Amino acid sequence: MSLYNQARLVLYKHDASPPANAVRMVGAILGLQFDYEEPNLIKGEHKSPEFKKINPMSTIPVLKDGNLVVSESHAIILYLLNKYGVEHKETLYPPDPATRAIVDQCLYFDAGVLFSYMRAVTVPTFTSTLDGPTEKHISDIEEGYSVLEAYLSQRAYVAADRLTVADISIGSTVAALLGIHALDANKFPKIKAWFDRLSAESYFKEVNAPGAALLAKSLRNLWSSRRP
Ligand SMILES: N[C@@H](CCC(=O)N[C@@H](CS)C(=O)NCC(=O)O)C(=O)O
Repeated sequence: MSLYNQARLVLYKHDASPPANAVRMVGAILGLQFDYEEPNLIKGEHKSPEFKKINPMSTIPVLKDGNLVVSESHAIILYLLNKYGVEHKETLYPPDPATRAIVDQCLYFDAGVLFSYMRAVTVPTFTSTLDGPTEKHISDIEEGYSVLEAYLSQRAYVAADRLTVADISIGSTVAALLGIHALDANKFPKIKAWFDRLSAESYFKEVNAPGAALLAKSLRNLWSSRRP
């Protein structure tokens, strides 16, 4: 679709937000332009009555496309593919029911499991006094890496033999997790190889890597400021 046919897309995001960066990466692949809104999460602007009218869950990303307001990055990504995907939809979200089931499985794994391991560290760091990941945080992240290693032992990408939206969503979460707990490449060689391949993609370099670096730096600064 040409840019002239595209309605104004407004994305509420933060550069250090993995799910917002997953949406931006899919936008980059589809050639979409977003106008950005950046609620200040540290000041709690996303908890304001105004923001709650947009997203009662008080999370970013949120997409506005005309009268549609949609939150939850995985839903936003699938909407963008459905509406603007044209030639990319078949590869990024394969229509064959069996492959799509595995893509969906991975998207739910990202939303329900992997991201919660990241959030368990980031929320108490930014809103409370956490001074680094606890043993429980680390063992949960290792568990997440183990699941991913098992998926990647069956195929080249997380859900199929080629890149799908599941790699983009999980890749953005893994990039953030790596800033919390580094990956042991001897223990998880498939994740290392897959992440290196993803990191070579232009959208990953331009959107995701700077965002993940910003998140890692913000976390480290807060942790070290709280330690004796
Ligand atoms: N599963 C959601 C997660 C969204 C989410 O929790 N975003 C974080 C930023 S990375 C957020 O808005 N946090 C603010 C808060 O929870 O108070 C998605 O994929 O969109």
